[in-house]
Amino acid sequence: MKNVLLCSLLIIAGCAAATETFRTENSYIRTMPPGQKVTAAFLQLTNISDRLCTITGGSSDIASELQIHEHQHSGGMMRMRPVAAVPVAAGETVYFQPGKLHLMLFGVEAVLRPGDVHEIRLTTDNCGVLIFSAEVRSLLKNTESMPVMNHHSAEPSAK
Ligand SMILES: [Cu+2]
Repeated sequence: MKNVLLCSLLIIAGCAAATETFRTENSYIRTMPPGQKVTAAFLQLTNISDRLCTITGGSSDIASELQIHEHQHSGGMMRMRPVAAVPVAAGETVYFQPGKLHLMLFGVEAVLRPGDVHEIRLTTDNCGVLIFSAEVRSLLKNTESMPVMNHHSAEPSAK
């Protein structure tokens, strides 16, 4: 009970600080292919305060872990690597987007349905906690209408 109350107070304090500090736009979580427990979240984040705010991590109720990642080309390969901190200067907009900087959600047990909304929290060094809502969106197009091939029936009999 004591912990619940403390958390609530922290969230209210973080919320109040964040509304004066950040503006978020176009925030969404990507749907996962069946069987996967890892997905990514994206948003535009603008620092509307007059000071530097550095994002140091985050969390979400739907994931056991949240990491900040960026994509990197190395030796012709596209790799992702964790980013420890994202500095956002006063007035600057940072884009978390596919193929670039993004939020990675690990250990997602819930089924993510397009249109569902989930809360994500980003912690900062000295600008409070940013809490925003992200809508689940499918990035796949027309996959539901693709014909399902039955390869087995098309194979010649081995006998
Ligand atoms: Cu990633």
